[in-house]
Amino acid sequence: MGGWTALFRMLRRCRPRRFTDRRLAIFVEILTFVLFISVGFALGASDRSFQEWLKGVRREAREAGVSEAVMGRAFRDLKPIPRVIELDRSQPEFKLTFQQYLDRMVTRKTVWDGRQRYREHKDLLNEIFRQYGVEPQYIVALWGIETRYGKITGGYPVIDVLATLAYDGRRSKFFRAELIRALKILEEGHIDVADMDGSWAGAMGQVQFMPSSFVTYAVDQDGDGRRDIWDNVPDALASAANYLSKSGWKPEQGWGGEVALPVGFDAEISDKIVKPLKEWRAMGLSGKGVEGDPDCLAHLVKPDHNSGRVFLVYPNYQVILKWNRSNYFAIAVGTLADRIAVQ
Ligand SMILES: [Ca+2]
Repeated sequence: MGGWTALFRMLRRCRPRRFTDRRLAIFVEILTFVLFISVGFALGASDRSFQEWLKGVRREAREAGVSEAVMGRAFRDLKPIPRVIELDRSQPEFKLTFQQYLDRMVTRKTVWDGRQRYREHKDLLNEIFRQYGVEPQYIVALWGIETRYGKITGGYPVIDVLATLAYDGRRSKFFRAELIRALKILEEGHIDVADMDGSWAGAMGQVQFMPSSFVTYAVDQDGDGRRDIWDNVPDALASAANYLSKSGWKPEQGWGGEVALPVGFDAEISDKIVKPLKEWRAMGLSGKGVEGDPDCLAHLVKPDHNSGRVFLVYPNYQVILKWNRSNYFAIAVGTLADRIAVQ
């Protein structure tokens, strides 16, 4: 009730201080009271409907095997986060061009840090390569692009974020299913609710897995019984490798590279045209993109119309797109990986 009284006092303070007309003073008093009641009602109603909604989530989670103890901890201080809705609604004021995006993601520092991490975790990365067939530089590059090698993981409480987005109408079905999975992850004891942080959209830990990706791809690399993609580097990196491997990664094929088009090359650049590298080469394309296995199937990608840069990409590129459906992202991962690999 303390909050209500403070709100009432605040509203009273907002009225004009001096009135010559007593009737006007009474009118303002009544208006203040009505405003107080309506604001209070709106806040109370939205809180009540959230609590009602949460009851339904609890029922569903219980049926999925989540205990009351885990839900008690997860929902103890649960409140929707307005900032998350704001971020979900906000349209970037301008879209980055491909070159601007690449310049942000692949910098001297990200390359240098990536090489450092590669050296630091060489044994682990080699073990992961033997086990999952994904070369170290791609794992390190994904780690770098997603969270700057574990430094920027988002810092939002995942349960609150998912509940906010699930309660909100825009993509409620998707986020509600992710929320139930996140509760299951807590139930299985992989992480404590206080340490389960992620992005404002619910992507978790060092390699930014949504709970559904966690369920399918996260692994316990260090064998302590927990799949900890938040604080355990072996678990996080092996989970990323497992994701790529299960999505069809082919070792030693690369991802593609930039190409120069021959003068007068007038073919419409379309990702529907798929040919072996040797045919692209015979058509006069040159550059890193045509240097792979001559029988490897490839297609052209022009990430935007401003930069004029063109890339020839292989099946592994499609695997990176499964992680994040963006040409900017996939080319940045490939480019950073290539730079990291040159030690
Ligand atoms: Ca573990």
